[in-house]
Amino acid sequence: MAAYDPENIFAKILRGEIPSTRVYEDEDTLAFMDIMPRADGHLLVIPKTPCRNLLDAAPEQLAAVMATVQKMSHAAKNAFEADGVTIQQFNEAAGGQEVFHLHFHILPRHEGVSMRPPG
Ligand code: D5M
Repeated sequence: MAAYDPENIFAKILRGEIPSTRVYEDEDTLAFMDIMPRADGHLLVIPKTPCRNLLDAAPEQLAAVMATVQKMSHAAKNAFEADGVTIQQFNEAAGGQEVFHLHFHILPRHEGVSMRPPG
């Protein structure tokens, strides 16, 4: 697996070098809105420490990120009055990953409404 690249977009967001719409932050994790939402309220959760993807994650990073994923799933479901929540996560280019800093997608879902294509 390739090494972690500190110039990836989410590392730049963490350093405040490019803007993002931050919705939650704690010592270990950050949640912000996805710029290509596939559902209303589509947000991303990332660890603050370097991690390429799930295959590269330490158990402590995963524990912190998943705690925030659960917290944000409740918050997004309530805020968007959703019926459910889809979690997505991609690893390496072959697995659909485009940004190489571990992230989980949180997508509030409504009965009978399909996810939109990216963009
Ligand atoms: O796809 C990466 C995801 O990250 C995709 O849903 C778009 C989103 N993205 C890309 N750049 C940004 C910025 N600058 N802010 C917020 N969201 C962003 P994946 O296939 O999961 O690696």
